[in-house]
Amino acid sequence: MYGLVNQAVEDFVRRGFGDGVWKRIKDKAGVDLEMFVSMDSYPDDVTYKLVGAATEVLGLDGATILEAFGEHWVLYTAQEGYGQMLSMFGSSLEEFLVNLDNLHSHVGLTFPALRPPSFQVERVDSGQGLLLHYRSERTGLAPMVVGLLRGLGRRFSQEINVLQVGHRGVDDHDVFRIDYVGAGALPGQG
Ligand code: 1MF
Repeated sequence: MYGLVNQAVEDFVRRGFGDGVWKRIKDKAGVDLEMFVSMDSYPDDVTYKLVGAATEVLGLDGATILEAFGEHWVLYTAQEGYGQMLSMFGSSLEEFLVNLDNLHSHVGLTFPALRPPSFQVERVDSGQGLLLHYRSERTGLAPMVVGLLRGLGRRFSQEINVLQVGHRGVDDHDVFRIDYVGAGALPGQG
C-alpha cells in the first residue's frame, strides 16, 4: 500500500501512545525504515506486520486496532492535504459512500499502483439505513471499514450505528448495515 497508509498508522500510534511505543511496535514488526514516503508503494506485509506487532505491544486485538485506525484515517487524510479532495466527493455520508469508487479512480489516475477496494451502496427501509457492500483484493480489513464509517460519521456530523451483517468467506463479500440515529436521520423515511 502507499506509504500514506503506513504514515497514518505511525501517526495513530504516536499520538495515542507515544514515540516509545511506536519504536517498540516498529522493532517488533521488523520494520527498520526510518520513515515512510507517502508516494512510495510498500508491500502490504509491512502494514499487516505493524498491525500485528501493535496487537502484542498494546495488548489489544487486531479488530480493535483496525477499527480505531480506520477512524483515524479519515481525520488524518483530511489533515494531510487530502481535505479538498475528500470534499469534492461528497458533503454527506451517503453521497461520499456513493462516490467512493470515483474517489479511488481519481487517486488511481495519478498513482497507478493503487489497488482500491470497491464499495456499493444500497438504501434500505426507505432511507432509514444503508447497506454497504465492500469488496477488496485484501483480506482481514473489514474492521477497518467499520472505523472508516465511524470516522465519516464524525466528519459529516451524522450519528450512525454500524454493524457488519455479511462476512466474506461465509457470504460472497463483506456487508455493513448503517443506521442513522436520532435527529440527524436523513429525510425520506416518512
Ligand atoms: O492500494 C493502496 O495503496 C490503497 C491505499 C489507500 C488503497 C486504498 C486506500 C484507502 N483505503 C484504505 C483501506 C483499504 C482497504 C482495502 O484495500 O480493502 C480507505 C478508503 C476509504 C474508505 C472510507 C472512507 C475514506 C477512504 O479513503 C479516502 C482516501 C482514499 C485514498 C487516499 C486518500 C483518502 C489516497 C491518497 C493518495 C495516495 C493513496 C491513497 O497515494 C499518495 C499519497 C501521497 C502522495 C501521493 C500519492
